[in-house]
Amino acid sequence: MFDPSVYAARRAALLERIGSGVVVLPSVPVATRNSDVEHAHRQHSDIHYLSGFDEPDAVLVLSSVHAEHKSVLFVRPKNREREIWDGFRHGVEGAVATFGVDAAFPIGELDARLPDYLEGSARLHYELGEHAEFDERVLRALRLVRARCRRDGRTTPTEIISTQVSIHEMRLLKEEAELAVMRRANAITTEGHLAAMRRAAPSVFEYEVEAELLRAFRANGAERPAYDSIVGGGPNATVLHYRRNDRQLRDGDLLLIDAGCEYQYYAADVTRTFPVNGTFSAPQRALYEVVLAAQDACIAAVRPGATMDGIHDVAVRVLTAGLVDLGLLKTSVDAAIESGTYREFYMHRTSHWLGMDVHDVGSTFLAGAPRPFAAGHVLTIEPGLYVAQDADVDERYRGIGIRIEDDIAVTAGGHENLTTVPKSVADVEAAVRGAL
Ligand SMILES: [Mn+2]
Repeated sequence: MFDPSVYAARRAALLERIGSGVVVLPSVPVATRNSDVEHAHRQHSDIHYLSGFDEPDAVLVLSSVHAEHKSVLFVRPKNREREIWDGFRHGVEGAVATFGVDAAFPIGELDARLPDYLEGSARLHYELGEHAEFDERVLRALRLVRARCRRDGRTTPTEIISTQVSIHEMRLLKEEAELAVMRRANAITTEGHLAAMRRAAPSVFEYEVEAELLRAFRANGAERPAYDSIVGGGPNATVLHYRRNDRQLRDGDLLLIDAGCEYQYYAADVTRTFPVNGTFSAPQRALYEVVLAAQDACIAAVRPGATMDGIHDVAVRVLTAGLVDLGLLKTSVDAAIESGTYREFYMHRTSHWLGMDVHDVGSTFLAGAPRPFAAGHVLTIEPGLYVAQDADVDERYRGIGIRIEDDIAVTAGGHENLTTVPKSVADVEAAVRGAL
């Protein structure tokens, strides 16, 4: 976590932004995986962004109108027996001492105390619909406080506002300290991709390559992968969300790896595609050079004022021109773009925001128009080409899937590429041979 003063400053900025309001942020409920095994807990990004607190069963309440308690954490109380089994808890005192909130209470007191924090606020900032059971508790508290305020005349919330317009607008703009963590997440991710490239070879299984990624992430202090790693060889590279990672690689395969670590709650999201035997075949190389040219052109276009839609148009134009050149599309470039036939080979978008969530928060449109980039935005650039095994094209291209993805920060002067994994044909081939 950052220094507690970082979270205090964010909370103050949020309360300033929302005027008369109360913010209620519940943690993600602990989910059963199977039998008595639970899914690993990972704090809700909004709570972590505003407190650094990472224990489950927590609720963060922020109020701009409460006289003393501008920030309150409801937490699991200290419990000697539970801590012997499940490990340390900060408890009520620790939540105040370590995370710098004004007050903390046991999570069991939430229902009794929440109405007090709703009272006096004109607006409730809460993400309805994310978590049905908790929605019910919030609405119950709201009914209670409305009944109470009919008698004493105090203000009650008359609007419930999505956190998208407050917290998520703040999270979209990365601070310098956040960018430093994202650079580190990318540096660790580079170690993983390089190890994976060295390990890949004909007859190796996809999961053996995946193990190299995970080893590099954990060995360098990353908490976990930011999302399930995609390690798809041969035709599996054309499956956009392939996750089985259990096929044996063959001589002549390309291997597509989409994997990034989460480091101190920030995600990296990087894709590379390379020949497992260390040398691209002519058709693989031809398609790879098209995707790389598209990615280079997109990255070059990132600067304040550019938009995701504009970047996507650049990708579509370069990819379609390449497909026409290579004979996979048999019309003019303009006709293929106009009619959308390029989508047979490029069916996804080029970018998403990146941050604490891999598909990070922040709207991509403002008042219906594509949102212009500003310094502090971070996005992915990930063009690709995917030729189905039964595509009606020269058979040498069938079953080839290629994507190249980097993480790009928008700066005042243009952009900074946070990703450092090799991607030129020569560098990728050298890395697979262990020569880089
Ligand atoms: Mn991505």
